Formats: sequence, structure tokens, C-alpha cells
Amino acid sequence: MSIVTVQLGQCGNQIGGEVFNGICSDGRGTHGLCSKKENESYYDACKERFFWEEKSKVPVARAVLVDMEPKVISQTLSMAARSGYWKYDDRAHFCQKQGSGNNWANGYSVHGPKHKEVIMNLVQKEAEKCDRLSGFLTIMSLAGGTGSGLGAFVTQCLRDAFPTSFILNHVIWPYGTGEVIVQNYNSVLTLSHLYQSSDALLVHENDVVHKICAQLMNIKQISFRDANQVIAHQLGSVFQPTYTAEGGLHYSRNPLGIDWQVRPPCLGSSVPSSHSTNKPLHFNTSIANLVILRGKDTQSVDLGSFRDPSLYTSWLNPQDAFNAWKTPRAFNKYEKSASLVSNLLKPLDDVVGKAWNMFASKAYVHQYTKFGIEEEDFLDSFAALEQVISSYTNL
Ligand SMILES: Nc1nc2c(ncn2[C@@H]2O[C@H](COP(=O)(O)OP(=O)(O)OP(=O)(O)O)[C@@H](O)[C@H]2O)c(=O)[nH]1
Ligand SMILES: [Mg+2]
Repeated sequence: MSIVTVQLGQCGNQIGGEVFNGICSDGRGTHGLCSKKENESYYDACKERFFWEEKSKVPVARAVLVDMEPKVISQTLSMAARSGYWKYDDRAHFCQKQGSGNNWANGYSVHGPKHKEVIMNLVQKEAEKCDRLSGFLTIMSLAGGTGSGLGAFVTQCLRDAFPTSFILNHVIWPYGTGEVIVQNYNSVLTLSHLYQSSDALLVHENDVVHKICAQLMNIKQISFRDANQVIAHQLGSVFQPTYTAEGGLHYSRNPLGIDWQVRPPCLGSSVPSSHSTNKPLHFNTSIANLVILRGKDTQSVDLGSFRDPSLYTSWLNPQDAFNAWKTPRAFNKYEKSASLVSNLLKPLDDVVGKAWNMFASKAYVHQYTKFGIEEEDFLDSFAALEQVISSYTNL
């Protein structure tokens, strides 16, 4: 099964490059713990999933790179080519001269419709190269203008063009004290739109990743590159091949095929009540947890505590809500590794609250109406996300 990745904006392209780098170096590596045959079958599955092979035999990423400015794309292309182990297709990128200026409306309402055809043609070409397409992975930030606005638009186009394919959106949550003044607006608009067309959102918070770099890795001057390597590592540990449930030497599990997220039954579009922060909210109930174990002794690990019914909402059987994927092939030279994918809500509540406070004084709203995003659109987005928060808190 293959995944087509769409990298959007500065953040999406920089992270995408690190993801393919990490996946390729993990895949190529050999591990003493595993037989040659096992390593080969792992690498074959990894290549089928993320790369196609040209005559030159250098794996080519199944990816489309999109940004409204050229710099990051050209850096990302040459970084890949320099590695010598994999590359991007020279024709699979699209850029313009000037970014979206951190304006979601510019990305969504201007650049989106204007460049829809060429972007979707590139995606179509990548999809046609897959014998078995398992779905799409988009990578973007929530706070800028291109990744978030154009990314939301492109996700809708993907949904229309590939109605039965799985769409997973990986999004970067901005730093709490961010660099972009309108980051909470952009985040609210993106999330509410993705919610309509995406099958699953996978989130990394920049603050959390920063903490990992500072406290666990002891990095003094933390760059985006450091953060992106942590993110790429975590994504790789989720997306690299694992055995199917039946066990045996079959790396055929579709990593996009699980029920990552349960949609609330309806998305209201009424005007939201003013955002209250003093009522106690409960964030700890899970809809689903996925644990991925790789390396030594995976069969003997006790995962019983993940099956505790009190972790999950009462209408779900913990047996269905919890998934464990295991494989003896070690990830990235770790003897053993474990990754957890779980649902999180707290940051959503914070971002919606901050955006709502800003919206109440109509700050910066004219920058959006200028490009055709009206106050009504903001209100619909707030209402949709309030509904999500309420559905999750009532689990
Ligand atoms: N983790 C991580 N975050 C990034 C990176 N680059 C930018 N960001 C975050 O992304 C947000 C800014 O969005 P960008 O991706 O730069 O914006 P863009 O999509 O290029 O949009 P425009 O520049 O407005 O056209 C901020 O929250 C940054 O912290 C990166 O390489 N890694
Ligand atoms: Mg940019």
C-alpha cells in the first residue's frame, strides 16, 4: 500500500523533508536483531509505502511539494538530492514568488482556487504511480497562511477528487506565545475546515516538541531542524511498516486504515455561546489509543493498563478502542521503542478561547474580509469547534 504525501508551506516542506529522510535511513539500516530476510521485507514495505523507484534506482518520494514562495522548496529538494539515498521528483513541486503573509484567507480564497488545477494535477500524477493507494498524508502548520489556508483548500479538493481515499492531516500546533499575531484565527479556520473533509488529524505541538529537545535531548539552541527531527522520528515510528494482526512475516498493515478519530454526529452552525473558561472541563477520556512497539521483547510487554475501561468512554468496548501494533524489527537503531497515538483536546480549547477573545474586539478581521472570509465564516468555524470540544468533554 502506498501513501501520497502533500507538503504545504514552510513548515510542511521542512518537516516533510525530515520525515522522508528519517524513514529512508531507518528502512535502509540493518539490525542485528533481525534476519536479513526480515530486514528486506521491512525495507520493501517501507519503499512501496513512501517511495517509487526510477531507472536510476534512487528511491523517489511519493510526494508533492507546495509553497507560495520558492526558497523552502528549493532547499528541501536539494537537501534530499544531497543525501544520495533518496530524492524528490523534480517535477512534483509547485511554488510562486510570494507567500500568503500569514493570512489564512489569502491561502484559502485566493491561492487555492487560482492554483487548484496545477496542484491537483501533480497529486493525480503521484496517485497514478501507486499500484495500491492507501491514502494521503498532508503536512502543514496551523499558524501561517499557505500551509493552513491553502492546505485546508487542498484537503477539500482531495476529498472531492478521491472520495473513498483516507486523508490524514498532520498539523503543527503553534507555540502558545507565538510568532504570528493571528495564529489563533488561522488555527480555528484551518481546524474547522479540516474537520469537514479530513478522516483524521495528527497533531504535534511546537511547545511540547521544544520541551523534548530542551529537557530530554539537552539541546541548547533549539532550531526548527532539531524540532523537525523529533517530529519526523515520531511520525516514522508510527508510519513505518508493522506486522498485521495475524502476525507472521507480513508487513502489509495499512497505517492509515485504523479508526483514528470518531467524528461527532453533527456539526452545529449556530452562533457559539461566549467562551467560558471557568467551568471544569474533562479531557482525560479516550476514544482510542494506539500503541506501536518495535524491537526486542515486544511480545512480552504488558499492555494491560491500556485496556482499563475507565480510560475510555462508556459507549466503547475497550477491546475496540485500544490497538497495539508490534514488530520485532527495531526502529532507528533503538533496541526497543514504543509510540502512543492518543486523542488530545486541551490545546484546542485554549486556541478557540484566545481566538474568540480577539474576535470579540474584531481585531484583524478586516484582513480576512478583504479576501472574502466574512464574520459569518468565523462564527461558523467557532461554532463547529465548540461542538467538537463539547462532544469530547461529554465523552
Ligand atoms: N515545527 C516546526 N514549526 C514550523 C516550522 N516552520 C514554521 N513553523 C511554524 O509554522 C507556523 C508558521 O507557518 P509557516 O509554515 O511558516 O507558514 P506558511 O505555510 O509558509 O505560510 P505563509 O508564509 O504565510 O505563506 C509557526 O507556528 C511556526 O512556529 C518548522 O520547520 N518546524
Ligand atoms: Mg511561508
